[in-house]
Amino acid sequence: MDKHQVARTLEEIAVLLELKGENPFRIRALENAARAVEGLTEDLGILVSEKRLTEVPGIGEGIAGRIAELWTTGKMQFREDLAASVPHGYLDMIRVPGLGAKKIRALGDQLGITTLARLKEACEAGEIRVLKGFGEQSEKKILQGIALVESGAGRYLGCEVRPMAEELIAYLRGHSAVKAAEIGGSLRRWMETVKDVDLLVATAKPEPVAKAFLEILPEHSITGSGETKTSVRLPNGLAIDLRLVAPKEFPFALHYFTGSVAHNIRVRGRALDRGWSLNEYTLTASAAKVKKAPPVASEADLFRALGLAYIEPELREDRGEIEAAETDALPDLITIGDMKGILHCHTTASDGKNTLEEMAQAAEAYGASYLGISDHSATARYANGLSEEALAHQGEAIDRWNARSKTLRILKGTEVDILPDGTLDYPDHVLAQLDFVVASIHTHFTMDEAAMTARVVRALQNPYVSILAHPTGRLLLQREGFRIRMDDVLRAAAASGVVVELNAHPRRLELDWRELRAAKEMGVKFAINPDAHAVDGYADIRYGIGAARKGWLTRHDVVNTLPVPDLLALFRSRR
Ligand code: DGT
Ligand code: CA
Ligand code: ZN
Repeated sequence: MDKHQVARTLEEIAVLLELKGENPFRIRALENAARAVEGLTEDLGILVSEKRLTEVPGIGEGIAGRIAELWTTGKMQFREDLAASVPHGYLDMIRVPGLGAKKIRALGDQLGITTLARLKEACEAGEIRVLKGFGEQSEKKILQGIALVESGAGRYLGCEVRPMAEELIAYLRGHSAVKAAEIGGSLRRWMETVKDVDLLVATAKPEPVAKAFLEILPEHSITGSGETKTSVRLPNGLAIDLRLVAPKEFPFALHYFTGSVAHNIRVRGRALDRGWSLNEYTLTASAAKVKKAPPVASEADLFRALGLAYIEPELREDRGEIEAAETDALPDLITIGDMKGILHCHTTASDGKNTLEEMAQAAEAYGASYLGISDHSATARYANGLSEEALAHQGEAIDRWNARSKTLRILKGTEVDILPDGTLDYPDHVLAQLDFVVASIHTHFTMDEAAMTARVVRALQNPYVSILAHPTGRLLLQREGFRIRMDDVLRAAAASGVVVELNAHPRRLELDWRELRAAKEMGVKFAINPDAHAVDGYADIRYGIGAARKGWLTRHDVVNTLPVPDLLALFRSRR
């Protein structure tokens, strides 16, 4: 249990109450409590054990008790009762973009629609346009939303499962009968979403290891158990497969269960070409007269045996990595240690949870040499955007910090809204005062493709724009990006020297890794930015690095690997 899980449970309760049509104040209180827990700087476990939860602003007596119950028992009776009292399908329906609790209740109460499947039928049959507040257009929109939910059904964001998977691996490595333990599957390849968690262990004694694994797991049901595999399912539906193999089989199993399937097929083909057969346990000569396969004690040995340089897991998607490994032409992938500075962060001046001072101290502790602050611009009412005066005021506070600190330089910036016509939300003379300008779209998502493309391309012509942030506005498993001709945007960015963001927030992770390589070949440079709204947002940078590595980026492709004078010179060169 960690604070993120607690916050998610509180959010879920708020949704359930909304679905029941409960008092909005109660719902608001839970949402506030969820935010307070998420933004905690003190350890939640300590607050619970010292009974000091109510000292946290936003957490009242009642909610504190429920959090303590959840923390200590792993369960919250109130949540269970509540979940049992609303139709189960409502929780699926609420995941459809644009379908709020009020509409769901109308559908349920007036048409008896309480499942996603039934909702789909009803939309297809044109049955729901009769309801007040719904029309033909909403039927279409709901159907699109259902398609999105279905395509992501049963998948999890990397950030929802990685911390737990890493904890399990650390625990398994500590077991005396375990020789090696690794995460496998899509999670090891740093996919942005995963279907399940694949874990691999090398051991000569699978039984006690499997037993120890089951003991450490939180609440779960066992869905399979055998000599080499133990499978479980957690209450949130997530499946974990633990595979236990003999130490000499481990490199083969690790490679095989890392995948991807497409990569595996290519690698196995190379073994076949040599007269060998490769599976998840071994590499052997398939006939007596064939030359014997060399011994393999690691994945690197396996690749070498097949005439390939070592291929990092992130690249194993059959997108050219085999060909590159053949000629030793694989990229020298960026690592988190290459990052020198953090750009695109928010403070309490707009919609962040920590003050400028707190964000700066945490960035210093993180080891960054610079921190680019970019709060939202004036018209961004959705995020408490800064007036010109407030921005100037923040600039003075930054000057004071920079006069004091020798280790961390704060850069003055803004995340300026790109208005519908492609102009920016601050006049140029305001932007000219700043070290860098992040431009992005937060409104009018539904423009047609041509208009949206023109809007962004126009913004890129402004000489003060340094970085185009989250270029499609997608939210993984939640919202598709807006329609835009990305090729045109990337070409314009390359031509005008605007850096394109790889937003490291694990819900965004865009520009999508699948498009990075082509963009880099067009001459685009990237910034890997956490878009941090609190001090713990810096930890998201690793997800951005994972996506960057999947997109074949090296440190030369990423501008926040530069020291501050070079970075500022790059931004100034556009002006
Ligand atoms: P996921 O779980 O959908 O996020 O993606 P993966 O890649 O983790 O897929 P998963 O869990 O079904 O299987 C793990 C790995 O096992 C997969 O990446 C490659 C290997 N594997 C699974 N099925 C096959 C198969 O039919 N052929 C080959 N060659 N490999 C397979
Ligand atoms: Ca998997
Ligand atoms: Zn932002």
